[in-house]
Amino acid sequence: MRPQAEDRRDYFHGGHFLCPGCTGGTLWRAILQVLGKNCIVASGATCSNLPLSVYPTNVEVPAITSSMASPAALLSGMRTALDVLEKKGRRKGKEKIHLVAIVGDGATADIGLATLSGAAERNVDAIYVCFDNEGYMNTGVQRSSQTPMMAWTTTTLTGKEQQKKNLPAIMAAHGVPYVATATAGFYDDLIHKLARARDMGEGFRYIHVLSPCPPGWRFPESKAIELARLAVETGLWILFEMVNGDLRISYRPKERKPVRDYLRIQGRFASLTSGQISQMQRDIDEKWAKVPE
Ligand SMILES: Cc1ncc(C[n+]2csc(CCOP(=O)(O)OP(=O)(O)O)c2C)c(N)n1
Ligand code: SF4
Ligand SMILES: [Mg+2]
Repeated sequence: MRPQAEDRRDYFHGGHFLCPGCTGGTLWRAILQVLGKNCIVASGATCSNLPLSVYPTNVEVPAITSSMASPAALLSGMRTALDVLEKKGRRKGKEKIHLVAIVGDGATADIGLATLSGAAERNVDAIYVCFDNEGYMNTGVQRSSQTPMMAWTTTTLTGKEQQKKNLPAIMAAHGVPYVATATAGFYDDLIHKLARARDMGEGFRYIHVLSPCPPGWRFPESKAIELARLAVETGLWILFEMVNGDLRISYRPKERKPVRDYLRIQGRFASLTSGQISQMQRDIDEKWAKVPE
């Protein structure tokens, strides 16, 4: 059975300013479904902040928006403040307050990497969710370090030349208790990982969620979940979790679909040559040859 908020209420509401077909709404709903009302959200200048940007907001929990570089610092400050209130006996209620950040890939992997690394190194008691739509989307689709190689953006008109930075691996190298990858296309797996992060106890927990973006990736808005699934079924996006250093692959496609199936739906890969597609397929095959059984 899916873990739920204790009173089974939905703390995320529609009527938000995310684009039609955006997987951000699915992610917000999943997070609040699992953490319930005893949480405070930290966000930054990213699309994932849109449900907070107009009053009344679309969420029924306290939430704070920071500058792009600072959501992880916000988590650190809030946890310290809560600890002080607790020590002074000024906190009412005994239930744990979960702190969670929902932050875009550019803010996470590029502009806010220093504060993220600092919070992870101090093992701050909080959950950090990266909403990875593979680019600076709300400012008009510029490249980020999470944009995949060969993808079109408005700043990589002939395709990005660099690799996608492996942020989950960087977070794992911090030695934090929990690192996982997820996507809205595998909703039960996403819920499981959020619940695992919630129930693990103290420490810094990081979940990196691949999040298809219709205008940024140039695909019809009805295809977002299909693409999120294809990213996994082609083997491009590997679902795993690492609990206290132990790696578990959480989904192994029985037979990987060709990466072409994933690419052809997206306008950002429209100018790839068959040679480039074959290269991408070889890269995926090589990556899977190294995945532990
Ligand atoms: C230090 C800083 N640089 C640039 C900006 C302008 N800016 C605001 S949002 C944004 C894009 C954010 O990208 P990402 O974090 O991936 O979130 P997305 O919009 O894709 O969800 C940028 C560049 C800013 N707010 N702060
Ligand atoms: S630009 Fe992309 S990520 Fe941002 S709200 Fe629209 S669909 Fe979602
Ligand atoms: Mg982004």
